[in-house]
Amino acid sequence: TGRFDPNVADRRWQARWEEARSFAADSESAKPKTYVLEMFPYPSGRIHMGHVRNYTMGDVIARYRRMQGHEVLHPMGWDAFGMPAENAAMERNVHPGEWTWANIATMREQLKRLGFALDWDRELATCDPAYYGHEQALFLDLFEAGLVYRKESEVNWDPVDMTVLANEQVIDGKGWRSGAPVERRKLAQWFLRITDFADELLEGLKSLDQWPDKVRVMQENWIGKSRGLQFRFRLTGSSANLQEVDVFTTRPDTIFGASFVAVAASHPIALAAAEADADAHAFVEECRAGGTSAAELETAEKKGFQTSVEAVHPFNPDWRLPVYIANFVLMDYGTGAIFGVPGHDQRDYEFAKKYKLPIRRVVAASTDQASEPIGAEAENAPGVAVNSDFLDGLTSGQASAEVIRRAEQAGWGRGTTAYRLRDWGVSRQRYWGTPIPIIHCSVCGAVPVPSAQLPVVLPEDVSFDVPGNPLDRHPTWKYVSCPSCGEAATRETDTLDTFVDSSWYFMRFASQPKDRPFDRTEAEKWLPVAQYIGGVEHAILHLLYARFWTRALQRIGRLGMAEPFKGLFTQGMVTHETYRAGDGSWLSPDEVRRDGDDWIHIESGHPVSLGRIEKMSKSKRNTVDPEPIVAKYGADAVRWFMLSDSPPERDLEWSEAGIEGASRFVQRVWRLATAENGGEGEDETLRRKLHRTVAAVGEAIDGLQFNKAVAQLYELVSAIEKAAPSQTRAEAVRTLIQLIAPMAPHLAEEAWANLGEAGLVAEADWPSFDPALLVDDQVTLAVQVNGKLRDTLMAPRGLERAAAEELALASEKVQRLLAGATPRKVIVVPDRLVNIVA
Ligand code: ANZ
Ligand code: ZN
Repeated sequence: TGRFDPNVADRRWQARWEEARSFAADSESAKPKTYVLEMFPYPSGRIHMGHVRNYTMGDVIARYRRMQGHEVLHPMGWDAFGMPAENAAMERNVHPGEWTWANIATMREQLKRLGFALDWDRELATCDPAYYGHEQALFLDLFEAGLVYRKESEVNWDPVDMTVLANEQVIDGKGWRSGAPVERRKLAQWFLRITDFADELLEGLKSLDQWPDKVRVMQENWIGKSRGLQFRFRLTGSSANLQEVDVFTTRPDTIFGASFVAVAASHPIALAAAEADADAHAFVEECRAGGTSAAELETAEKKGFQTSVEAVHPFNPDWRLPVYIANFVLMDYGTGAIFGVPGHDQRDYEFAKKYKLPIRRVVAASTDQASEPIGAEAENAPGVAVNSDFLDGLTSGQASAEVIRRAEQAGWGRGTTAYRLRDWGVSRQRYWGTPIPIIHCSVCGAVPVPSAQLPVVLPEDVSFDVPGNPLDRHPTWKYVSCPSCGEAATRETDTLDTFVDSSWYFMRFASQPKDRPFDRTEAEKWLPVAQYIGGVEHAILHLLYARFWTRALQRIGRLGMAEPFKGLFTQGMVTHETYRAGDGSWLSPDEVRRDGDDWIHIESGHPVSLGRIEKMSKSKRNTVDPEPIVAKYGADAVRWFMLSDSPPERDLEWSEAGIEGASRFVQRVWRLATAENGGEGEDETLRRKLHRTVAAVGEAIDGLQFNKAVAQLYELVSAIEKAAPSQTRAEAVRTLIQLIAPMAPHLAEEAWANLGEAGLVAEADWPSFDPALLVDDQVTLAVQVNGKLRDTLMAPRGLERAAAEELALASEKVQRLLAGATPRKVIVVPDRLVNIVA
């Protein structure tokens, strides 16, 4: 007894769980199986508060399901390949592997210190050949199945560092290290055929009813299915081999509002123009410079170059449209060419303003608004067609259908579907990734590495003193003989995008044979993941790629399911106040102290201005390192605070006051657990409260509303504290310990032992409740005199009419109103109302 000392208790119980192998998942178990997974961390150095919040939530579910009698798989591993390790190598002259494995060791200890119920036997790191070798095997399976191919594609090229840059290394069109304007270059790269699955991936979203709607919408938009019309414009004034241009539109109904046709800078028409004309050539070059990301293209100023060619309007041979090369038309969407309707598309509107092209209205809210001019912005909403010949008066939908019908009949176009989704480019010109297991032979072409030669292991002896890919310049690694003809050949030196590593790690967690990526039967015992938890920043790419990988493996018969994650939850961020010194520099929370309403820089004594509450980040210096906090308050207080203050999908503001409150609560529970609770007799009120809490906490955890569960537990603790010792109170304390076990597991174990219970509470049953005790036994009776509400009274449920009448008449307020008179009539609605007619 005395105070609960987390520094002793935390270690004690962590050791006991490990000894008892409490969290080892047994795939042979007959219990129902539940797979709980949090997105595995990138081993960047240390655990941060975001990790703590994420893993605490998953841990509550895992422990709760285990107590409910499920066999739970709750694994942990490391998303260990990627750029930061190479950056560290360049900056600090350490090998990326050394840096990564050291970080893993630190972070593993930090996670263990928090007491998460993890099956450490299944730990994996994606940078381990024992992991990525299987990834290479899977890649080759997809290659065999025709789902992998190689093609030329544009990359960001840093002309000073002579290296390929990832999109996030291009800042305002410049290389992040060199500061040189980035160029686009063509390189042969590897792709996965995710577009083959575009429709499936879209349709599959409908079945994911345990996913947040916003994530489903984001994925839907990313896949971006558009129905429309693809059709040909005849060209005039062009060379013999370029007599037509194909365009794609989702708004065929606006065809009479066309003011121009525009093609992408790498469209054949643009290339032909560039060959013939120096100015066109310069413009095409200008479009090439700059980053390749869609966001960059979207925000850039709309610019064009008018070619000498004209397009003939499909419904009027006398109507000619100028043909431009435009920087906002993408080569790899639709056909790489469009017709522009400035009145009803904002990009076209800006373009028309700049080049003084007509802006016509062809859609209006109603036909009588046909002559309203278009204002300061394009109107993209549908309506009815106006100023559009035979389409006039039709709704936008009808008009589109009519144009498609006529185009198909006349043979110059057809209704089609376009997807925004592109095939997944997985080539990275980097060292710290999974080597792509292909050998290039001048005779045989691209030859898969034979499976007996897997894994293709990264060479250790590499240097980062010069830019570029160390695999490329390694003296021996890439020189091999062709597996098929035996001639001298070279290895592929590209490595796989790290999103490939995270597209199947949950399968490997479920089953880890040495000789294969996973065993299908074994994996299917656990998959799909019942509850997946992570940040919303992975809502699109990671989840889409993992869904694709699952479907691809299903297609080639490796796995019998289409969707990997049944339930998905995206948690909010951990935020903190920000602090700024007089010179505008950011100060960290431990450099400042509070002085009444002011903040002071501890070292200089100067005043500090309080900034906004923002996501913890290195740039704003408002991070709080979990490790010293855990050392000071213990794991349970930190876990409890992570769950208590905000709904889990919202941001949580870290505060000293909050963690201290959580720590006080831990001691309060400990005092209860060590108090004299037992005594004579029962306590009906406390019993009802207890059963209601058991029901409500279970319901809250089921619904991932951890803050509600916490609020219920606060209430129960207060109720127990107020109750006199009794048999019920002793029972209530015991049940309380079970209920807090998923959230504050060390405290719960210590208390459980203190109560004299045998075994671990982590392995105890989840408490049950009696539904009969949930029903409220008291009702509120409304008492009216002559139809007016005069009083409300508490009464036992099911009170007889006569007794209700008697109770109402006894009310002081009623007696005052009646002033001794006998009521003429009394109307009783049982359990609801008594109306006295005077
Ligand atoms: C004429 C039109 C009129 C259009 C109008 C829109 C509004 P979503 O819905 O995203 O699929 N477009 C087609 N291919 C393009 C490309 N390669 N690069 C840039 N823009 C392209 O967008 C389809 C619309 O985007 C198409 O419909 C086309 O412009 C443009 F009032 O055609 B629309
Ligand atoms: Zn060969």
